[in-house]
Amino acid sequence: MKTPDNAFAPTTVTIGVGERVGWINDSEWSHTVTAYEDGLPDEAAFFTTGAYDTEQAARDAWPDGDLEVGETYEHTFEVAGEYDYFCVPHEDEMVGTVIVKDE
Ligand SMILES: [Cu+2]
Repeated sequence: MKTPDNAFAPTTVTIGVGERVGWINDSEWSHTVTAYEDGLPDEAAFFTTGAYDTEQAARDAWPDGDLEVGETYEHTFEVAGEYDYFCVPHEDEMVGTVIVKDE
């Protein structure tokens, strides 16, 4: 199924600790996958396309750090909890959540 151009699909995914999520950009535009630093479980690592250390760095660097059309980004989630993330240039439309269950 073709996803809408400015959306994460599905918006919410649920996985287990130590599992990996992959995002593929099958739209016609560049996007980022960038964690909200205040939307991470305690002890969880920050993550973003472009491999910046902070949310602000990812915001400041854009359009560097983009996930280009056809590219894939993967992140492994080692800490249980809820992770909120967004796309830097489309934050109004593109937000998502990864729920990591410890069982
Ligand atoms: Cu986007």
